[in-house]
Amino acid sequence: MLDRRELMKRAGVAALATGFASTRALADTVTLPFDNGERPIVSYPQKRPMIGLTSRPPQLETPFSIFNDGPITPNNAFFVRYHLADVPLNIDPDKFTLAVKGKVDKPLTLSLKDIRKLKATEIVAVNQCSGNSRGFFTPRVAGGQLGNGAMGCARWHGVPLKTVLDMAGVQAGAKQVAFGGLDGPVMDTTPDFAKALDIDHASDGEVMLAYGMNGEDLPVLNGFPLRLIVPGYFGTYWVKHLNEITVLDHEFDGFWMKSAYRIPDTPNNSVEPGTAPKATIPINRFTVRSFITNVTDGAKLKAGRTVLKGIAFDSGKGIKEVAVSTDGGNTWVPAKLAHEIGKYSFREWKLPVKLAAGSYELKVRATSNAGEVQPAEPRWNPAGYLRNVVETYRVTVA
Ligand SMILES: Nc1nc2c(c(=O)[nH]1)N[C@H]1C(S)=C(S)[C@@H](COP(=O)(O)O)O[C@H]1N2
Ligand SMILES: [Mo]
Repeated sequence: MLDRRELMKRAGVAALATGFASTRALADTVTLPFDNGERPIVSYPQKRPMIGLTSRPPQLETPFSIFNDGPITPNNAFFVRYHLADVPLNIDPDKFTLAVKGKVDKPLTLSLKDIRKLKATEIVAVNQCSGNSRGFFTPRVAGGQLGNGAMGCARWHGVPLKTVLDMAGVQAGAKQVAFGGLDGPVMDTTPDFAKALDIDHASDGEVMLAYGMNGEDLPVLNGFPLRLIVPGYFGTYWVKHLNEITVLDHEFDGFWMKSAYRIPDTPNNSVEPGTAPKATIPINRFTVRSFITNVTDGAKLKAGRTVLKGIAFDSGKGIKEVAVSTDGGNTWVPAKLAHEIGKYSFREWKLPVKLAAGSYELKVRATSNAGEVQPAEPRWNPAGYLRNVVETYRVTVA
């Protein structure tokens, strides 16, 4: 017998699937501040109006002003990234299973109910696409021309990956763990999306199988009913609709590890603009970043006192300092950091400044507890990853 809650849930999922068929562009557009930056504002089920990058598969950016509302990005504003057009919109949570296999003593097939019975944990962590801010690269690079909205911070709820690996019993000699999701390519020639982590990383107790996000089920487009959370690491590892975990005794050699999502194996993982690196490694941890969230580039401000406000984050060492310059980077004043809600989270900051009439270049620069500082000049790599130059906001005050 289905109880009322189950029936409601199924009706909801069915309505969602119907909703996707009628997804549409709203009349509005926005223009991101680089060439060919005009984007439609689009409407999707479970999402407020978002900046559309592609529609097959759906790729949605968060309108930047959302980041001024607080350190947690609401589910209905959280960005969406997919590689393959066959997005699973109609998953029945009662039939969904997660397989744990490969070099394990006891292969598992877990239902969502089984997973929900395991001891749960929570972590607040930023998810950011490797190509966030790619549209700002000069020289321009191929790939999704994203503004700064392919990032978000949420409270994830689920079970440590370690719990499930321990239940299955990882065998001696295990090297990596590979992760596959339910979405697939429309054509057989396209490689399926799968990622891998080293066994030590996968069993660190922090990497997590999440079914909850900010107190609700995961939105369909953010990986319902289960996704991987890899705190401090770029979103490419955060496999959505996760249904397959395979323990390997060798290095995973799938396309999305071996050929895609690679960064130069050089200091700062950058190369001379326009050149190709000799050797590459898989992309891994976030670079340190900060933004002003209550002033946009090109804004007009009133003369007098203004409280500048923003966010900063890094790969999990935590933010040591955020400094602000109102004179184009000549002098810097430390901002006041808000209470830290987690070392992988957005950290809010604010700073009152007094500005007389004139033109200003406002800049914000974060330093992590590991001593990593944002560079004054942009670093470059051919895939347009890791952008973390000090952000500049040109404003006029009158
Ligand atoms: N199944 C699946 N998981 C995936 C992807 C994908 O294409 N398919 N893209 C990855 C990438 S590159 C990013 S940046 C994040 C984005 O997570 P979000 O869509 O929830 O914001 O999902 C990751 N997980
Ligand atoms: Mo990504």
